[in-house]
Amino acid sequence: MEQFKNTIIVTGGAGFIGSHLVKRLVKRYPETRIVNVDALTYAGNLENLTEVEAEPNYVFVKADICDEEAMTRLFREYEADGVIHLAAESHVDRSITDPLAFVRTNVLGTITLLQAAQQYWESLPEGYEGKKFHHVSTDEVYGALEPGDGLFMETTRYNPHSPYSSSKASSDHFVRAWHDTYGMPTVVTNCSNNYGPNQFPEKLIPLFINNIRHRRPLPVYGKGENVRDWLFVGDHAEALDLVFHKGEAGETYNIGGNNEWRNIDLVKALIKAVDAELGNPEGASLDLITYVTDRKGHDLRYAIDASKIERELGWTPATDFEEGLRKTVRWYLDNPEWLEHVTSGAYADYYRRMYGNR
Ligand code: NAD
Ligand code: TDX
Repeated sequence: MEQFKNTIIVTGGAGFIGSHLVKRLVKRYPETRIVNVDALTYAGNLENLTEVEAEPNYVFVKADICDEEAMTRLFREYEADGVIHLAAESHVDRSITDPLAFVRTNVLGTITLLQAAQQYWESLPEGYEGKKFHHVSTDEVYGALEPGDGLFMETTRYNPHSPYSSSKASSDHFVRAWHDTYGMPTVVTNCSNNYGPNQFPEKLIPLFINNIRHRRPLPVYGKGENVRDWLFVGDHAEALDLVFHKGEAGETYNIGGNNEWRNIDLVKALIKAVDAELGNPEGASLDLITYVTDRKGHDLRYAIDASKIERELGWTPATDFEEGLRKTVRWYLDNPEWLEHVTSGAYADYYRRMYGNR
């Protein structure tokens, strides 16, 4: 068996952000074993990881983070030194129709993982020395901002509104409780909206690219005035790598793109980019914009102050938005079989329920 210097468990590594992170870690740290633990729900897809699956330092384990026995076994079997925890139910609309699934994975799953890490690390002679539990969370835990309200800071009071953000807020509190109560070296990162290749086409950007391609309506919620901050997924993976390796135990780091867009303006920019890549005349797909009933409890604005991670760890987002969007559009247009695979089966049923035959 190969000898590795250390082992990092990444949960949710077959999902959107997790797969970008796993690919980065496997390539960058050949002496570290990267164990990808994923239940392969509708959102998990091993096709995202083909470029690293043959690497000697990559291991995939299909397991549910709510499975106590499996999690306990996992830490012992792989002698894990660190965890980067991304496994979650991640889509706000789904949390509105099926909140319990979010409590199960996001809250109970996180606690199950914390307990398994605690049990294993406390059984070692060195205890928590050299160990790290990194919990990946969202800016949505801070609630919503008005247009002139400033930015979310690490010290902003938690005020979640959706079942999704409430479940993530709860899990953040539990992670901090494990630091404060048991002395586990934990870090929490709260990030804004990610975009890029491999994102499941239920989220705004990939859903709309796919719909433009097929000349389907683009369902803009409400008046399209909600504001989100967008970060390229590769930049997020870089920030996670940095925080996991250099972040201070007990600390929280906000991660953002300094890149706020009103949804309707973003949709127009996306239409421009897709039309250009498809060789359509500019504005050809603007007629697809369709205003639909607003999301229940739709938060007006999210915006991140990421100055702490810049000041303390030297990270800033590197990808220019126009370039990131162009790359993303190109990737979806070049990978129709990926879209075909992920939109079949369980997702197809959900998609039909939510969107009919659009
Ligand atoms: P995703 O939905 O694309 O992937 C989630 C992954 O977790 C999937 O591979 C799925 O199979 C796995 N998973 C789900 N339930 C599981 C369980 N019970 N046991 C094991 N694996 C399970 O999500 P994403 O967009 O990549 O988000 C990853 C993390 O980042 C989440 O924790 C999310 O809350 C957070 N986050 C996402 C964004 C964003 O814009 N996408 C922004 C900020 C924070
Ligand atoms: O069809 C749509 N029409 C629409 O107007 C969809 C899917 C979305 N929207 C709006 C809702 C939001 O204001 O676009 C915005 C972005 O929506 P999503 O892509 O669903 O993302 P959001 O709800 O902002 O949450 C995302 O970012 C934070 C991720 O899904 C979360 O996991 C992350 O924590």
